[in-house]
Amino acid sequence: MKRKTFIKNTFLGIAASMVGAEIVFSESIPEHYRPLILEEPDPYKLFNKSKEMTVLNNRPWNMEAKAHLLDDKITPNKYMFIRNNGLIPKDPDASNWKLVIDGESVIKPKTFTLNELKSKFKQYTYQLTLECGGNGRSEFNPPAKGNQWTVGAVSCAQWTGVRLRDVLDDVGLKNDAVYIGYHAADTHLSGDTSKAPISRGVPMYKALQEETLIAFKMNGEAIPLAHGYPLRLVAGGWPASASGKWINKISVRNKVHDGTKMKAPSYCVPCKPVAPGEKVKAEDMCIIESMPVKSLITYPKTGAMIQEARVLEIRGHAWAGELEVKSVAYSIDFGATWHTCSLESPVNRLAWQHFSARIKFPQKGYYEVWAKATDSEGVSQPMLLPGWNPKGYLNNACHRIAVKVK
Ligand SMILES: Nc1nc2c(c(=O)[nH]1)N[C@H]1C(S)=C(S)[C@@H](COP(=O)(O)O)O[C@H]1N2
Ligand SMILES: [Mo]
Repeated sequence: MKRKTFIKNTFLGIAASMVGAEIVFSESIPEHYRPLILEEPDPYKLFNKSKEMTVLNNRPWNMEAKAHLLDDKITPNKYMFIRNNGLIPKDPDASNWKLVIDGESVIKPKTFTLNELKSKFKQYTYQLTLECGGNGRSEFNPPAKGNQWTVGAVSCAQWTGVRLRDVLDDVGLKNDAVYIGYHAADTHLSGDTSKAPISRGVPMYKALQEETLIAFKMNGEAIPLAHGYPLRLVAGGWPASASGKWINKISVRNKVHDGTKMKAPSYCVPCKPVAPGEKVKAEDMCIIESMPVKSLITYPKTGAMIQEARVLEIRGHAWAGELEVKSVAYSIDFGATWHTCSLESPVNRLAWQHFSARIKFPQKGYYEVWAKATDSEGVSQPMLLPGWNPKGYLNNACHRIAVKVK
């Protein structure tokens, strides 16, 4: 077969399987014409995202924000990163949605419809920080495979739902419960429905926290499809992979949940520090729990210009996993000296905190503004990269922006 004909036939084959029908008049399709069905959907339109967001992958869809887009105190959908491991469920039907609670450690499994969850249990709203464990991965060397997140795989939206604790109380637990694991409606990239793209969870103490929600609203509206419509688990302060989207089942386990991506090296780091590039055995890896202290300068945008003698007001957010942020400092001399920023308390536990500072620069020239947060246990962000790990997780290095004084 001629190469041209071969390519055309391959395209037609793919197109036909996508429309699920014969393409009538296919013999009239011009040589280099790409049937519309093969056009990629516009992810910005598809997910209502700002055009300034960066697409890192289209299969599965992964998208991140830039630092200055995260300036809002409550992250709006248009600036919220998307991290998918598989394919988003098609048209999930909220009116027929069910959540099963089962597992070795429930007394008797129980099924709730979405409406039962909403009417039977008290609803709570919290702002919760969700950061992908791989946020900042792009800086590690040797590089780690996976989405090359820079700084934008973090959000702090407002989530409304019922407490997982109240639902588990209603079902009734045995006293050997150790962990919960979520199961969801997204599909594996291979199309194999017997495989889950991801099925992670949290230990009981995290599952039973007041802020751990089974959520059906984000920022006061139905959760956007890409973020888990119609039902998602939200466990703020932990790697966001623990916050299952499109959940239809939660299993209460009598052992550490063993779903997809629970095993090392997924979402695990070496239990003890290793040299960059070192091979680490699975048994020497530990599951990531609370995320480390971190901050982000969201105003101004890096590359800002300011007139000499003017004051530059910077602002941003800081968060520290399960802990509160105690202080944030900034440096304009590459970390040699630090100055205190003003810092707000979180609106609720596990929400990011806002900081700001007014900076005067001593003379014209190029500067970098660095921000460094310290958590309530006195642990600060590293100025440069933290410990290398095989999958490039937990990069909480100080965020830096460039500023020119003219
Ligand atoms: N069902 C399901 N839940 C999931 C994922 C997924 O691929 N499928 N990705 C996880 C990961 S790795 C992250 S970082 C967050 C991302 O949440 P977001 O896309 O709403 O920002 O969802 C988590 N929950
Ligand atoms: Mo993630």
